[in-house]
Amino acid sequence: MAQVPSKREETSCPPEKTPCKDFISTLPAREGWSQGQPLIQYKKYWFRPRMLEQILQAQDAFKPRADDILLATFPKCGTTWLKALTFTVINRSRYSFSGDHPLLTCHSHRLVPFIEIAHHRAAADFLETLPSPRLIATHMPMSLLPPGTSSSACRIVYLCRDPKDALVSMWKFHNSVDPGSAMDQLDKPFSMFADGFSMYGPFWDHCLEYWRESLARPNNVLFLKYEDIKSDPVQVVTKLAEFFGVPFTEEEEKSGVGEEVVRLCSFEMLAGLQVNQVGGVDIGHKKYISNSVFFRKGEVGDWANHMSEEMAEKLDCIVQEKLKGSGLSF
Ligand code: PAP
Repeated sequence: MAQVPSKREETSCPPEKTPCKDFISTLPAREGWSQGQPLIQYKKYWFRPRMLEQILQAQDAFKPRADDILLATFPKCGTTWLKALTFTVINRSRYSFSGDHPLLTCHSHRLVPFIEIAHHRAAADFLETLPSPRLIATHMPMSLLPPGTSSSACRIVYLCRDPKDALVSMWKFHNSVDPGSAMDQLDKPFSMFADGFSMYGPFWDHCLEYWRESLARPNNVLFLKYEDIKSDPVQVVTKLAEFFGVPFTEEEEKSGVGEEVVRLCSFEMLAGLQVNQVGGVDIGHKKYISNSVFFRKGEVGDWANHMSEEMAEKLDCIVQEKLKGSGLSF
């Protein structure tokens, strides 16, 4: 399977009033992380208006297929990495790990499109043009996936991360992408995140929904943590191959294919590529997402460089309490 994209036309969102926008204007709203971009609550989750509009559109227009492979993540938990690893695992017989491998010339986010984030026109129309099995991604919570997606036979890989690292990563990302609303201190984003007020938050509800589904339907939902990929990436890559029904053969294991996948998708390798250092996407509202912003540090525990022990303890306590009894912990 391969779905290497050609250049698509990129536009920002249409400014005109739509029924979607009218509906969104009736929902609870509160101050967001960016000036002029409130957070809107839809069924217990918080979104920026444009994001929610795209989610509602996706719920209407996206047509799931039984053989879809869906990569679901809470933002800043390793989406870019998971996309690279999965693309490489499932296309390993098609591309060698050097030379013409698409990851060397294409950002992960272009190789694996999101269902609900359309920097080009009509995401659902574009996704319809992809050959099966499609490799697609989402930040949507399980309960907001387009109708038919979670009940279909499609396979979902969910990736999350220590919330302290997710928060720091999100804060740094926010400051890079929206310098006009940059927050020098972590205090404000910290208290918003800890109260559940972040894009796609609350963090714990997002994780719990996929966690419970992974326990109920282990053949369809694989639950991963960033820290586990960091500590034993080959084991996770092997698990991914099995989960997709294309396990490494004995020969592949002997020749170190898992190690090759890990090497190609490593932070050092991807962050150093020209395609990931230059260029980006204009998302309107004077915001520009550069390709390089997805490769910041790629470490476990960077929170300790930005968060006091007291803050860390507080967030740990909140998350522990929210996850109590679920079997999930960080
Ligand atoms: P997204 O959800 O907005 O797409 P996502 O890719 O999840 O972003 O977040 C980027 C994080 O993944 C960054 O973490 P940091 O801010 O703590 O550094 C980024 O460095 C990390 N990341 C990106 N690629 C890799 C990789 N190949 N290996 C490990 N971490 C990576």
